[in-house]
Amino acid sequence: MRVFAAARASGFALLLAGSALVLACGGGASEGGSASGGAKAPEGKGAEGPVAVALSEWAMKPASPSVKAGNVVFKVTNNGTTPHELVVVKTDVAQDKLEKNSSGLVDETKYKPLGRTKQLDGAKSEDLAVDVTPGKYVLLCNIAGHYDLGMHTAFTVN
Ligand SMILES: [Cu+2]
Repeated sequence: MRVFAAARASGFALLLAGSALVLACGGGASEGGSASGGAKAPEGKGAEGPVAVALSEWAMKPASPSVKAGNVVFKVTNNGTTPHELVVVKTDVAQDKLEKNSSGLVDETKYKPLGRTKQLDGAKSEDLAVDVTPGKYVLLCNIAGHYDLGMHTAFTVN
């Protein structure tokens, strides 16, 4: 693991520098945001069961691409080494075509999150319960730069 990380360290350096900048200026806002995204007790009623979601550099990988409508628990684990989050938005827009704001983040005033985890450090997990209705969704990480690096995927609720 250490050797692996060291081998890729040069490649990560720029990305890490970018993340650090964002954390430095955006930290207050994201702390405040966690109040509304807070810990809901997972219930799981009406859904098929939990959906595991693996976060990493730079991918967003749900164990299933779809789920039945209801209260869904996303069991989110950061398998990477830098902080990541899961943001759940309902939209018909293609997963890689979401509009961004002037800060380069996916515009959450256009795509209102139905739920989000806190920013999870590497090897951390969080269970996120979200009430979902049928339609098209995008799962993404909205830490600056991560969406562009590939941390998004389509998700369907039937
Ligand atoms: Cu991320």
